[in-house]
Amino acid sequence: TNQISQMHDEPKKVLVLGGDGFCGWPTSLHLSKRGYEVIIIDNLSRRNIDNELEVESLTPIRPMGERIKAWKEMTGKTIRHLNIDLATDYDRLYQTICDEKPHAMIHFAEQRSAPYSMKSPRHKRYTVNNNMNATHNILCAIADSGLDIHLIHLGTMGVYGYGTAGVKIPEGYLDVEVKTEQGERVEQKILYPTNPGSVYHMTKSQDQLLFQYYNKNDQLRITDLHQGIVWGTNTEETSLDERLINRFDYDGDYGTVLNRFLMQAALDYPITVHGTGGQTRAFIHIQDTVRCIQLAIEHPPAEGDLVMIFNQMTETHRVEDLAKMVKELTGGEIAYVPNPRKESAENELHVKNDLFLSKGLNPITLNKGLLEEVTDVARRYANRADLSKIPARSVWTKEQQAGVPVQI
Ligand code: USQ
Repeated sequence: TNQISQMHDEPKKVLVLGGDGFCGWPTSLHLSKRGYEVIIIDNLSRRNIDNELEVESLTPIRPMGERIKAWKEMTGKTIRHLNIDLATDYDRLYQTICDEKPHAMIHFAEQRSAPYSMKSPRHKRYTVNNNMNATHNILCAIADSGLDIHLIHLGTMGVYGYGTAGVKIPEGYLDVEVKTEQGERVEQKILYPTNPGSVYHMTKSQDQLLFQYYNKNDQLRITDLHQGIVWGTNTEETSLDERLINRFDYDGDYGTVLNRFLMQAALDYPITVHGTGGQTRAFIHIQDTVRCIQLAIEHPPAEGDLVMIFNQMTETHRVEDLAKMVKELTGGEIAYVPNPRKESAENELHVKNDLFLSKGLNPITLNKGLLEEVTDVARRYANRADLSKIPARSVWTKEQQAGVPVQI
């Protein structure tokens, strides 16, 4: 049934869409190291957004050509890069799939910041156009090629919403009992109802329907990874040489909560807790992200299976508890700032992650040594930080724009 493995001998070929980004780059190296032939497709949009926002990764990431050259020097392995805009250049995407006949495609190629997606109508529309068209073009091209390619998508825990009414969030599907017209009770398996909290998270919710449709209509094999907030910077491979270093975002739009706190502490900048810090979120270390992707490639859904959904997270924490942990570690100060987002003051979050554990993931959890490692990265490149870029300025509503805080 697998035409692909019959068409070409090992090594297995993977296209990493969005392979220049924070998760895509370390994944590309991890897979290349393990013998996969890696082709990165990336239009360098993340670097262009850095230009737009006039901010840079705290770590000095190198241009794509230099990254790939350094990887070749260090390991002898070749990674190719194609600059294709997946949202607009369907023909090149389709042709590349037909020419390369990859075994799997990993889709990281979406605008991933919630605050960026809420900055203005232009940013909302860009996020929707970019993310929805990229996902649809990829699905359409795989179906059109007739090749049996396993698509792995980087989704988000944010599709579930963060208030779960005491339910332990299942992996993608909810078993519900409904009454028929005759009053008979029947069981159904439905996608967990989505409840996104930003335009960005909404695009990932929409992605789920596109996957469900192409899986049903064209029997595409699809794995959707509902990932939590990633922390950490480097993996085994990005640590091999400074030219391979991963990006580290700390600004108010792209910096994610734990990495921001660690960086702020390292720079003696007050730790920016939004509101009361009562939000609970799911977390995963970047090293586990790349391991999970490898596990997902190695365990494709069988032909005819539904879209396979994994919760790609290893632990949950309250934002305020993280701030206190970082404060204790570094002696930093906490600053409670008005929440720029529209989110509830507090939430409970319980999440199932049995699938990855059953496939052999041995999770890395928050520990002092690792937290310190990140603080060290921040201290090392502290002179590159622009402190004026730290506050989160993107707000969710017109009221907030006018300076009135919202509470839900
Ligand atoms: N927060 C603070 N202080 C800060 C920054 C954030 O208190 O300085 C709070 C936010 O208000 C929010 C929580 O921390 O309640 C998480 O914010 P975040 O920016 O770390 O994460 P989020 O916007 O949810 O997005 C990130 C990634 C996104 C991914 C998502 C996974 O940017 O691509 O999908 O994490 S998840 O959060 O599980 O949906």
